[in-house]
Amino acid sequence: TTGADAPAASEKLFGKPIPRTEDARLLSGNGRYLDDLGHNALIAAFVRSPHAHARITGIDIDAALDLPGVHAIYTYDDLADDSPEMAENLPLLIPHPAITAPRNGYPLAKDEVNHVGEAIAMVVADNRYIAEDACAKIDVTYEMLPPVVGIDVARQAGNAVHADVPDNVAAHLQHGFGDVDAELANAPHRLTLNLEIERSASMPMEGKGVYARWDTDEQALTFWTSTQTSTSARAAIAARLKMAHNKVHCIAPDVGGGFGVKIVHPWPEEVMVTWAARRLGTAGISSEVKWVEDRREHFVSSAHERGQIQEVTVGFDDDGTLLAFDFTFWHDNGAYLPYGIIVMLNTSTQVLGPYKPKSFRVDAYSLYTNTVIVTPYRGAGRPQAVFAMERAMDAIAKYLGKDVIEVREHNFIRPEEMPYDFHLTFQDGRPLIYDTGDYQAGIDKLKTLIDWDGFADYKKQAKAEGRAVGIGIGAYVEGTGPGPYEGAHVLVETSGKVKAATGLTTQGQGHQTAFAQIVADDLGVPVTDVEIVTGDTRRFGYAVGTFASRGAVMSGSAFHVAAQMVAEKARTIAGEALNLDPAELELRGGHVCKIGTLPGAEGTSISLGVVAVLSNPLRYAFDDASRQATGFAKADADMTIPPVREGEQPGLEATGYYSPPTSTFASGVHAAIVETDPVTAEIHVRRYAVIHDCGNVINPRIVEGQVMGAVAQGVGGALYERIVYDEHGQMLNASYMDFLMPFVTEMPDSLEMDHTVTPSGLNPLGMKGAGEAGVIPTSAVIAAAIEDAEGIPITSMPISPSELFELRLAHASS
Ligand code: MCN
Repeated sequence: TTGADAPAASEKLFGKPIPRTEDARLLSGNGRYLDDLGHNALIAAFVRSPHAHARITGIDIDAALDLPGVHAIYTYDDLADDSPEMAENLPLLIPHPAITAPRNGYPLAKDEVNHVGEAIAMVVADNRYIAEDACAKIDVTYEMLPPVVGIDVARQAGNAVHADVPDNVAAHLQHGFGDVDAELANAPHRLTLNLEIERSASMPMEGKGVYARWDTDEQALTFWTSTQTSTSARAAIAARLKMAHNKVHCIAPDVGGGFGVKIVHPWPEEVMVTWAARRLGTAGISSEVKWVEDRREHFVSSAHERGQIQEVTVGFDDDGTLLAFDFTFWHDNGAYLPYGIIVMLNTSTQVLGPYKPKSFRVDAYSLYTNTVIVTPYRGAGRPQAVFAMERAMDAIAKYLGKDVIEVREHNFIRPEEMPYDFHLTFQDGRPLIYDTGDYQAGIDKLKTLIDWDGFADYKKQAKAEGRAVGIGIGAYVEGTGPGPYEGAHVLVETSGKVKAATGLTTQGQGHQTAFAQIVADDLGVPVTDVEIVTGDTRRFGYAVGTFASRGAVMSGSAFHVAAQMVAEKARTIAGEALNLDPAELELRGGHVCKIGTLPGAEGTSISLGVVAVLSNPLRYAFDDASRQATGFAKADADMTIPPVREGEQPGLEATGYYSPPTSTFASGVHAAIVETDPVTAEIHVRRYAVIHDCGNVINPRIVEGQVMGAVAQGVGGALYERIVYDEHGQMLNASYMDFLMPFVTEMPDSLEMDHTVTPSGLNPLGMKGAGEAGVIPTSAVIAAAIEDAEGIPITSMPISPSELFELRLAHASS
């Protein structure tokens, strides 16, 4: 940190918007991403199915094997010949009682393919060119089966993705409270909405990739993978390769974005590349194999999300009080179910947002289709949920002729009702209880931020100028920071510098800075003296992973716990050395010093580096450099090795864990002003405003960057990005020529942001998650604004200019 942003040594760093310390390295091209590693490795490429649904009747690899530079070609038969573990299908990672028919593929297809892009064979060659040429020479013959594409087709009787799964239902979930049927029957008003959010994908800048190295001497495997979950990837590979955990290391190097698509583990490619490295290494051919996904592969063989058809029936009274919220939806989970039904669970458990209807019922189906699998994509089921609830709120307001904000406020859970217990089970299996939140405060701030009350005049004026503008609003509550646990290790070196590690991984969230802020505060050192390691099982082996906006809450808290333990130990050792009561000491300016005295003052202060020396008898005795640097004379005088203090372990270090009782609930409310072109139907977001509450904030600059980035993804999801399949299961837009990723030119003309702060009581620093927030209500908000501008109901997102044009035509003729 430099210049005006650099905090003074004694200032608390928690809450300060310091610049991200990792950015200089990443922005100057010094990041080490997957493809920066393993330059001597053999390269893998995959033969992938061109058909959405087919039986494999033969695979001829002879011509490909003859190509010079090809070292190996593997198909399912090689896995089956190897071991029962390798022949198994991929695991279901998160079981749930609602899953009625879990079906998963194999690392390489066994006898059937269920989506275009499914891996059938792997070639290992000297380079990618040869590997791809060999793939082209492999002749796979197929017997075609009817493809099931899209939720509507999956719901029709007689269509089957997996012959033994009735009605393509992978999971069916029902929950709720109150008597929905009675409330609906008695409600003064009822409305039904049919809504859809189309399939999309997260598209991180860096695709997937894995590089594995076999060590024949150690009989050990190290693999680097562009993952969000390195400890679980290690466990999955160890199980499949029948190896002990201590012989398998997994490292997530710099990862160029994940957004959920890199959660699932093991990927087929992770299994194949690690297995091939061991096999080829043992045979003395090469101990290193690498595969880097290309963009087309990312489209057709990684993971998607969002696709959901939803039906909402609401019952309400004259004031807009929600008496019943009856919600049925169908989720498209693709060909297999490796990750479980988190997306469906998120929609089901977070659809209520900040509201408290008198009765509530969810009836949710997760359906197989012959398309790419689904894993949570930033927001993960919540954008769909918010679309359902907020579109309903707007419909109620319109029906009653009331203000859209008034109807929402009328149904809010109030701060004095917190903690609010829905008596439902959350997606993490714990009770669904909102810990804290002040939704009214959020909406009050938002009204000021976007000048809600001045909009009517602005709209009138715009109309006079021949322009159509509209305003929309949307609120959400998001369960963040789920358990079960996360841990951290904090070590003070004799140099006084701090090395700290946690097991979760980083994909660009700024963990190096934010976690260092917490540790630096606890140990009274500059943030630049704290090195944070993430995602390396050699440094920290127990972890759950990075998803569900849990990094700050989980690892942030674990770092705090571990650093507090280190601070306590430092006070004890320093107290002994200074002959002072540890209770009189604090950690400040790189020293342990008497409260109220200057760090470095003689007799009342001792540097953290010296305390680290004193904590380690061996280093104290033998490390001349440390002794001289510290000037601590005691060892020189008697030349004896002091004993380890009774009941204490040597070293100024500690491992701490944090395990929360339940998730903590962040919230927010967004508004957008859009303008639609009367001729071309182009849609421009003129202003976008965000009020965000993630409890106490470690680093506001990081949080604002996170929210802004997520809003950008939300705008993409609302107006541009979608995955389009034809009825044969062929993806029609599997490239950036056709999948419309927005540029900065498509972003709102202005994006304003402010915060409310309702600290969580569930973790020691009062934090809630922030990483997904911005994307959650965006589709609902922009749909509402378009509806307001056009006076046409918007029920499906994303929406393109041509779709809006069609809607105008249909509306005009109706
Ligand atoms: N933070 C903070 N104060 C808080 C909460 C968070 O300062 N009260 C900071 C954290 O320290 C962290 C960042 O904000 O630096 C995000 O924290 P958190 O909300 O805990 O989210 P995670 O660290 O668990 O990151 C995961 C989250 C998710 S689920 C997706 S998807 C996502 C996201 O983060 N993927 C991302 N943001 C991403 N950002 C980038 N650049 N790349 C991705 O793949």
